[in-house]
Amino acid sequence: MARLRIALALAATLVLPGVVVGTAQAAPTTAAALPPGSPAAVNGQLRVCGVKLCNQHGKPIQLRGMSTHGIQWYSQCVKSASLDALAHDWKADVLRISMYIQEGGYETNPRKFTDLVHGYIEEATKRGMYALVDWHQLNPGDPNHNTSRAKTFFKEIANRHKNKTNIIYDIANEPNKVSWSRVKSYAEQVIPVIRAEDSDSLVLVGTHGWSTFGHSDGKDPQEVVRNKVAAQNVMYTFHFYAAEHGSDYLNVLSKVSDQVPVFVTEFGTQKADGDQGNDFTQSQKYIDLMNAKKISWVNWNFSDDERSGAVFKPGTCAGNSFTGTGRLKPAGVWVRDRIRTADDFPTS
Ligand code: IDC
Repeated sequence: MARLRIALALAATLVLPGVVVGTAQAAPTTAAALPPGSPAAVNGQLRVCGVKLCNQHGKPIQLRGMSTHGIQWYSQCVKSASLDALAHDWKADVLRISMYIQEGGYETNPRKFTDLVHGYIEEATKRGMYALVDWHQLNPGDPNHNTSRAKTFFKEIANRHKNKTNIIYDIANEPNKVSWSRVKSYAEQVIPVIRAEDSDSLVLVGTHGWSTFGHSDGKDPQEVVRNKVAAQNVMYTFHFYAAEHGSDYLNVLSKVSDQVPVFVTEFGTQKADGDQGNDFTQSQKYIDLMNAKKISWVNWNFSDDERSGAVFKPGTCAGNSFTGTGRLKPAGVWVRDRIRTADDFPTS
């Protein structure tokens, strides 16, 4: 009750038109900005508990949601009508904001892309979703190429949003052609910058071999398990594309998720190019495993790109019709159903 009164008093002083602004003195809450009953309001501040993700009541939960496409290409798909559909029709718990660094992304205009991300975090918050901020490094694969950029970006993002309970930081999308020790070293430079601003939010760390714990590179996934990142409240990411990544990848996910906390921040029902035919049979095996173990997942991608992995038919984002299945490709129909499945969020 006392907490509620403080939250309401703070909300009254902090709410500006459409934006919740934290101050240096503000107690860590912006809970009033989250719609009551929404996934982020019900679950609150997330914490790693053993190898699981737990909500504010200390109970293991699974979050499900969608990733944007690269926001340098498909920001037109991230607008009021599409986000309303994602939150209320798809009933997503999490929006992954995919900000590429290269390929016309952050490095070309840090101010513009940082501001875009700030805006999307507010939009996710208004709709009661977790905002997963994805530092989408990809090529070059060594995240150390972008360390100073990452520090600048995450310092500002964490400073602005530290009082929110619905922010998740992913510091490296898919390290590749790089050793685990180099990724770990990068993580141990960037995480303290985030922690200096925001001491308690969840941080996700990509793994080598395009976030497969090295498996795509023929490395032993136990390397990560034996040599964990020196930080608290951290999860490791695993990615798969079901039409290409069969039972060996599934077995890796199954094994490592019993050993360290794992978050599937990206997967597709196609091949790794995000295109061609869907393998819904293999995809369902992953879904079943992730449900059974309460592994949170995010699907690629919430756009109208022509590839099969983009959920909307080309041209959809020019309009304002995003609800239902009429505008969806087969992968979209399939994954919407799996996101809409009732959540199991303990409330005490
Ligand atoms: C793809 C995009 C495509 C882009 C390419 C290279 O769909 O438009 O040209 O990246 O940037 C990943 C990556 C993700 C990929 C996706 C599908 O995280 O950036 O998107 N994928 O190929 N890992 C495995 C697959």
